[in-house]
Amino acid sequence: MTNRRSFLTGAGVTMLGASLVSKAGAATLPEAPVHTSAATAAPLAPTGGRPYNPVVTLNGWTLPWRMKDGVKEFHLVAEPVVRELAPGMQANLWGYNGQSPGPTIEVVEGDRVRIFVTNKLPEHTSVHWHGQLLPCGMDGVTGLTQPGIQPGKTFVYEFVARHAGTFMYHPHADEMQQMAMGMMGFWVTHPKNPRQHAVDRDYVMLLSSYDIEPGSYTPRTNTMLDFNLWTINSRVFPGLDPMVAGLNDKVRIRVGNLTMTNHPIHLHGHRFEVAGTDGGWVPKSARWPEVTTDVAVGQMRAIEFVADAPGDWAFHCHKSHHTMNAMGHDVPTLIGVDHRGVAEKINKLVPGYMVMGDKGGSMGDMKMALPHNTLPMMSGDGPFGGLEMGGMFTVLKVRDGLKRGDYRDPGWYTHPAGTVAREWTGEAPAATSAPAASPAAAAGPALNARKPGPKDHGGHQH
Ligand SMILES: [Cu+2]
Repeated sequence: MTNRRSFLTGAGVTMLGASLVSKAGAATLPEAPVHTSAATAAPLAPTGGRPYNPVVTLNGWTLPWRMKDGVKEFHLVAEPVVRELAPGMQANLWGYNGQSPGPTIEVVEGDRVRIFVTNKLPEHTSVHWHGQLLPCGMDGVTGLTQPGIQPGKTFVYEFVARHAGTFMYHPHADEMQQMAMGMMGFWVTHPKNPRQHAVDRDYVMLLSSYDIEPGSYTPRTNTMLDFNLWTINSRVFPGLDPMVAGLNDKVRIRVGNLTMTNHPIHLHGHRFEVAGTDGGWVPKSARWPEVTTDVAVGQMRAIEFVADAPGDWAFHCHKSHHTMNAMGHDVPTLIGVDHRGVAEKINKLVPGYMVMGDKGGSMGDMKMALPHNTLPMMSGDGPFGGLEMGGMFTVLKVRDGLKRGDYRDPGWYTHPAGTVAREWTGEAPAATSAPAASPAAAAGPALNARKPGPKDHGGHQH
């Protein structure tokens, strides 16, 4: 649902207060739409200007704009937001226009763009347009290229989107705090020719991470590495929508990383190429096939592939702790520990206590009593049972016969008969093992270590 927050009313103008935008200017500010839902919004078709193929922001939305005297005008409002990370957990974050991440901005190569930024945070901020080629004074680095935007003030940025590609925006002011609170957004500059780099489905996502103590709502912003919530567009599995593609659709997924560590992003069932970075498009001759690509901190990777394999394919960060949620990270390993009866005994003292399994400790089926407002470490149900996932995990659903523009969840895949791994109930084949070692080999070869003498420097005599 998109609300309209008008700044044309007297109250709106008063709220802005004295700012760098003059009173006359404030009266002409474009409205700042607000999004209140964490559902994936339909792609926003261009309402004017040059045509382009809009992107889909997974569990996010695109910022509407207005054309004024040939300039595309946007209005971002930096403000505290409440973001649902997944059903059962909400977080007090900072973001833009009602959400974290902020809305995706889409423009066309050559567009002159004017972005009003109103600061409703309790401290100063700025916006850096990561990857853009622009006048230095529009680069948004507090102290270096501009003063901070003080609370209540509005600044205006203006530049030409000079080259097509995949970018992002984020504060360059009190960054540790503001990015750890979720302030970031995606930016796509489409090519002038909509047929260039055209794909059938174009998904965008930003990776961010949070450290939110189970039972609380606000991230600990001084955390440097030990985050407990690894998110795609400030959502975690099972709160992430699936990415949907028709059979043989050409698909692009653009992934930007604004966390404090790298994320090897892995897609099942397909091979892809890295077709672009935040530096631009990769020449075709310089691409190679991959199934995992590492997205380093502050990097953008646009991967492309043909969705030629029907099914429900996992898409996730390959660091296993990044596909887990907050609850239960600080527990000891109990593989091999016989704790029969321990839980019962402790339960008499601490009702609801559970011990992790001693046979590998799969926690997917454990229905632990959780503190208020957190998520189990592994969760989500699939057609065959618990998925035991969380964090940076979602599903690419490839289906035959999907209409262009249909992004609805098609449900779980119906596998053709005989194509699913199954329990073997026949006679098991004899197990083979390595040939028995001979008594001589079992005794081990004589080990003759040769120590270098004083005149022997690693066997090289002088
Ligand atoms: Cu990761």
